[in-house]
Amino acid sequence: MSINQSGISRDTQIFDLIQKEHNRQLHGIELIASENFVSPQVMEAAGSILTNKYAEGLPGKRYYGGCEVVDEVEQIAIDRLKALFNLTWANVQPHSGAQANMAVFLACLNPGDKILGFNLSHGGHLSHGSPVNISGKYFQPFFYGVEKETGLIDWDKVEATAAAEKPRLIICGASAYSRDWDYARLRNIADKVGAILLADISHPAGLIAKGLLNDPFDHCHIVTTTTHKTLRGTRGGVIMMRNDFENPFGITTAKGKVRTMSSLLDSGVFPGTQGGPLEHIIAAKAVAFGEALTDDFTNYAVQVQKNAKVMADAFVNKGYKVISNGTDNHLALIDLRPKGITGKLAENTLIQADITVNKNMVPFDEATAMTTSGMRVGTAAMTTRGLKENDFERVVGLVDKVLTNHDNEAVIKSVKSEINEWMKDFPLFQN
Ligand code: DSN
Repeated sequence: MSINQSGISRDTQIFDLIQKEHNRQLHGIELIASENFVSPQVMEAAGSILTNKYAEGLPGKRYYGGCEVVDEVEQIAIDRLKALFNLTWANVQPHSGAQANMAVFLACLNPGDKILGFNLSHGGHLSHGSPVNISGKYFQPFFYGVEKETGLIDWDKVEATAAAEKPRLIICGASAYSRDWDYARLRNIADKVGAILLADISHPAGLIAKGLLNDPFDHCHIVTTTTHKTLRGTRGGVIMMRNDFENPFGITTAKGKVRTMSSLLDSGVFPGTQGGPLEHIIAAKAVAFGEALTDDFTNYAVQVQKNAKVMADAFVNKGYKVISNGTDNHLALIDLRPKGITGKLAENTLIQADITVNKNMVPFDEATAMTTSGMRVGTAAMTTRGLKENDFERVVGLVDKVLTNHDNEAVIKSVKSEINEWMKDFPLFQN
């Protein structure tokens, strides 16, 4: 495309780096549980001229002219998302999962209100009340965690904490919890204490969309997710409800009518916590939701889950301590203490062999967040690339070889060569 902006030359510095990152993704094994590889058409939409358009407001109700086309784009994104999860309402504008959660907080909470979330150090998320995040600074956070023996959440303990603290909002969902959630039980707890129940399904959204895990939508008042993990879309967030309802806080319109939660949530996004929506990203979300509606994506999600079970079992068979002893979803959290290495050492050593993981706190960790005693691994990205169960057994074998030989440069180098050669069988970014 030629652009009438004379004097602007190609930014080789940045595009060379993008090519370098392309090569990194092409040659290595990507096990970060929150990452995935989007399709060329998702990238095309994300890099499109829609980036030029301001569109504050919602489809049909904008503060700018010229929004006819982006109105259609955004409405398609909303409609596809509604079809994917059987919803009555969705907002596709949040720039990220944390932004989606922030909009929910603004809609449901007053500063200082109590919230109850899953402990970050047990696998929760920063935006669910961590003291270093705005959610923990502006609201009063309480937490539930997992049991030391089982690595599982004890719902009776969640109920006891909720009964003692009476939070206005209960948050379920995690970044590093490999088991399914009892949304019906959580709703029962929320109802008993008069709380709103929010599920953040950022990690397993793609599996939930295909009915492979418990469905939160009939039980949780509000559901948020990122769009780029198992959902395999562009980076971003959304807020969803299967059933809209009148807000229980007595908030009314200027004419005295009780406002619905959907109207409070729309306002929570804009003008509450964001300005103009990123319509190019919304277009990319629409493309990804369209892909997620296909049977191909169903097969993909089924394979993600199968691969994760094989991967977790393979780690257990090699003597690793997998928290909760396995997985229901796409990820596994591994306590490396029995192997005598830290998460930091594992991450730094594996990257030398072109295997990418992230160090992760494990429940009851005594190490710092920058060191950690564990690592988190997931199957979403490499399943997109085409790896099946037997390939994941091989992946675990290679991870183990590197970690067992973390001070042996020659072994690490040989694993790297093996991986680079192997990955040629799984090309990326093909049209
Ligand atoms: N940072 C994301 C993850 O890796 O799980 C969550 O926001």
